[in-house]
Order: sequence, then C-alpha cells, then structure tokens
Amino acid sequence: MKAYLSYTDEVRNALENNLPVVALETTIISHGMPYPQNIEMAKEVEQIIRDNGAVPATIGIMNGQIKIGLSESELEEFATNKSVEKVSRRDFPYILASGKIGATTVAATMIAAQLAGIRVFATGGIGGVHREGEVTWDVSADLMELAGTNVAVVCAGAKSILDLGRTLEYLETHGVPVVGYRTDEFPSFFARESGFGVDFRLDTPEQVGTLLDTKWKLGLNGGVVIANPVPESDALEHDKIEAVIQQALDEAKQNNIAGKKVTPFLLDKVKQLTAGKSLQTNIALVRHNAAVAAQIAVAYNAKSK
Ligand code: PSU
Ligand code: MN
Repeated sequence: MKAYLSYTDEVRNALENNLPVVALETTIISHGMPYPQNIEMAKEVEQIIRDNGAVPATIGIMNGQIKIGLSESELEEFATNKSVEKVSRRDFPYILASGKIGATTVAATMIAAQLAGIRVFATGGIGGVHREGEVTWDVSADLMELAGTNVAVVCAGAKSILDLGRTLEYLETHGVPVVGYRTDEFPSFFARESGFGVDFRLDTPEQVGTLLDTKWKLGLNGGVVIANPVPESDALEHDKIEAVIQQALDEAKQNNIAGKKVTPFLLDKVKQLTAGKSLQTNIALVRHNAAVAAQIAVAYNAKSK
C-alpha cells in the first residue's frame, strides 16, 4: 500500500528528519462543514499545528494516490468539489482504482497515517455506535480502526448523535484507552460534559506522549482516544443540543437515511437547527484539538527517540 502514498515536500522532509507531524482528515472539510468555513478552518488548523512546533499532514485521495499533505489548491478542491466521496477503510480500493477524489474519515486517515509513519492525528469528533445501533448495526468503522491501528486521535469526544455509552463499551472491549485531556468526563463534542467518565485523566502533553510511547513499546497495537473538551467559551449547553439532536435523528428516520449518509445528514441538520451556532463551536474545537495534538506530537517525538 505504501506505493500509493505521495508526500508534499514539507511532510516528506519532516518525516525524513524525524520531526513531529500531525495528521488531519479531509471528510471534515468535504462533508463536515460548508464552504467557505471549511477551507478557512483547514488552512487555519494547519497553521496552528506549525505554530505549536509540528508539521501538518492533511490526508486525502486524488488521482489514484493517497496524498500525505495537500497543497493549498488541493485543499480548495476538497472544500469545493461536490463530487468528493467519503472514504473509510472499505472504500480505498474503489476510490484509488477509479482515480476519483476521496475525503478520508477518521478510520481512513488513521490507516494512511500509520502507513506514512505518523502517530498523532487531530480531528473534531470520532464516529461511534449510533443510537439504536443494537437494531441497525450502524457502528462506525472508526471504532474498529482504533482497535488495531497505531495512531492517537485527538478529538472533542464523540457527538451525542451517537450512543456514547455503547461507543465507550466497544472501545473498552477492544482495548482502546480513552484518555481525558485535562478532564475526568468524556466530552460530547459540542458540550464539555456527557455524563460518562474517561478511563484515565492526563494533564500534560508529556504525560500523553509517555503513555503512547509505553503502549506501543509494549507491542499493544491499536489507537488511543485523547478526548479534549471544547473550550468553555465556545461550548454549547448539553441539554439544548440534546433537543436539537433528537429532532435531527427523527428527521433522519423519516427520510430513511442509512449507511455512510447518516453522519453527514445529522451534522447538517444540527447545523441548520442551531442557526449555524454549532458550526462556530465545531471550528473552535478543531482548532483546540490541533494545538493540543501538535504539543502531544512534540512530546511523543522527544520520548520515543
Ligand atoms: N463526527 C463529527 N464530524 C465529522 C465526522 C464525525 O463530529 O465530520 C466524520 C469523521 O470523518 C468520521 C466520520 O470519521 O464522520 C464517521 O462517519 P461514519 O459514522 O459513517 O463512520
Ligand atoms: Mn455508519
């Protein structure tokens, strides 16, 4: 699969010289946010990573290649092109073979990052077990990837469009540590609280870097969830967002939305129903995750040498 990778000079140089690198996904750009906020966010987040001492590698698929790092015009393409496909593990062969353009989800970005030798990844929220997942079997491939792929994912927890309890149970079963970064509570993306705890609380990038180094030196393959709550000033109220999510779920059901369309549908509905307020929160938490991920990448890099 490595033959399919193609690097920007900035990322290749960083990897060759053993500098800290942070992976970023493209689904959040193509399917998670509208234009032009998506391209502004994508560029800004790359700069935040640089400002915190690491090199950003935004990952996406184009022209039969897995791009590790994207140019500004490629980022623009992911932000504007309406025919960008959403790519998870199962979609790699089709998208690469057909030469189509594909935005990578958390699962797909983890696969590409591991192939490229990148261990830290910043995103918004991970996929999980959907509500009523026990009936629909809608469980994000992100969880399976976290079970086996050696990449730490810095996120604001998972949205409560999901069944957070079952999501955490799945992660426990598969041996994925859920770390609360400066929190005892698993955050629910828009809100800092969820009613669920984390497995371990860590308070510094060095502590997280040491945990990652220890896990992988032990040969315990798999990812780590680093749950970093949205900054207080940008957080939405848990109960308010819950009502909105309930309405979004009802509409998804009425419209028979299934498969990979479910998550983008719910994200878009929540945005509409909060009159764009959720988008502001979404951008704020991604920026925060990027800064923390860069700091963790720096600390892990120093520890693992
Ligand atoms: N959660 C969000 N925003 C997102 C996603 C999840 O809050 O943009 C995206 C991520 O790319 C994630 C994917 O990997 O949705 C999960 O999709 P699915 O549930 O179809 O596996
Ligand atoms: Mn799904």
